[in-house]
Amino acid sequence: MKLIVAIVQDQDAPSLLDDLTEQDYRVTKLASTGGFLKSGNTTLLIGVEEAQVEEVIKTIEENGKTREITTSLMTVTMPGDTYVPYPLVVKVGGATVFVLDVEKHIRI
Ligand code: 2BA
Repeated sequence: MKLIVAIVQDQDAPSLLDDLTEQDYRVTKLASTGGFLKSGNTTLLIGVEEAQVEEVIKTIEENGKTREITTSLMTVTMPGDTYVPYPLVVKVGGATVFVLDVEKHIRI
């Protein structure tokens, strides 16, 4: 068995969840925060058989869009200075996916 950990953009999560559950996959949705942008994203945990991994990745690809996000980072040069926001354009990928081996899976 494999555990797919998929970090997706919040906007893509509802349609991806619909597609995965329609295909009978069991999914856990976690609210997460990206370390760089410090803004919300969605992490999905999907436990599947090895033969299903590619189908799940295809479904994630179909629902994930790369977007350019304009954000503002705060900067300060000296202690006591006021924070100055400056615009930053960042390309956020459709999804970041990790596929992990599962040693044991138990449903009680
Ligand atoms: P964030 O950490 O908020 O990153 C958002 C986007 O900012 C990233 O998009 C990337 O384009 C850019 N970025 C991230 N770190 C950067 C840095 N040190 N310097 C310059 N630009 C940087 P993605 O790569 O598509 O990542 C989207 C989200 O997926 C990330 O949100 C993070 O929550 C997660 N993620 C990506 N790679 C990861 C990894 N290796 N481990 C854990 N989580 C990861």
